[in-house]
Amino acid sequence: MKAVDWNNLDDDLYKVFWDQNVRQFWVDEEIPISDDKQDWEGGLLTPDEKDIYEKILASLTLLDTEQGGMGMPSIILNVENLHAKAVFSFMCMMEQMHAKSYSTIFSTLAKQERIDELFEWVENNEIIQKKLSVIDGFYSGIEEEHGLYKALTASVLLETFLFYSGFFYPLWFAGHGKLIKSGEIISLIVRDESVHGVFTGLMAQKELEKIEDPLIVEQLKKDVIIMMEDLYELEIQYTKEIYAKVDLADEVLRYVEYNADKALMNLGLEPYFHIKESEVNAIVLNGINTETKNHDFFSTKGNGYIKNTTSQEIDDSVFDI
Ligand code: MN3
Ligand code: MN3
Repeated sequence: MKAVDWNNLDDDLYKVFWDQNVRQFWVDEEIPISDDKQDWEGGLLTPDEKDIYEKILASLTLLDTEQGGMGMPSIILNVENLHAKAVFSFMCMMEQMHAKSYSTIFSTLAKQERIDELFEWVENNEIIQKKLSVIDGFYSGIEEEHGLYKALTASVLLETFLFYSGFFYPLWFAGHGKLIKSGEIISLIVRDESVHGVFTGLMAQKELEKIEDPLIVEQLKKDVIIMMEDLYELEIQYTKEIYAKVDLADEVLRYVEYNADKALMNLGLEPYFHIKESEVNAIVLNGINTETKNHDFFSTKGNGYIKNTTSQEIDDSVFDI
């Protein structure tokens, strides 16, 4: 067995992505979520809006649970390059941070009884579970022929495409100046996923380069499109079900299509939907691109995030057990 030697890299990109992941490390508890409690309890959201917001957080929790507990670990074990394993391991830990951060938002906004209800809802929602089982199938088949390529593409589709039907809503509210701290957490997750998607996409392309038969390469590329189309069908059902009461489904789907194109480009493939940035809801993009935040690929942390220097502001709600 070889030991991982960071003084001897066969590609600089591993060090670049390691450094970038480390630079943007963050902890959910360092964002003062309790600031959002006033918006939540002050009638800024209708009961329907709250219901959707909570269900979206529960759905996102499930996706990050899969990514942190199954997706990344199986990729770490099956990818050969030792530096790639290291980068994926760091990313894996952040998936658990993402999954946990939704609980941090939940614990601020909702009572335990409601939280239990939401976790039960997500466990029994057919569309979400189907979406998960499609992705999980590629992860559990990782040891089959070309299984690693397929698992890497499934990971990119999950992170650069499927998450966005959920990310839309918190970003939409943050863009409207509501629940800004929760929006900040989602923005940090979006920034992580954008780096993860690029790295995992590059690893997928490296896998494809190893295959000599051009017919197999073409078939694998076609399979990615089929996988994307299948998942998109589920995404349409999910989005229409979730967003029915607030009339945002079309806007959400545009955003999802825009990100599907990005996922395909991460994999070195042609865009499918050809959605331009100007066609995406400007408020949602604004939810990401506020002046206090910079979410370019090689940005530093968003300015809204202050490591180790802020603690949760204390008011009566903190002691409301
Ligand atoms: Mn994640
Ligand atoms: Mn990720």
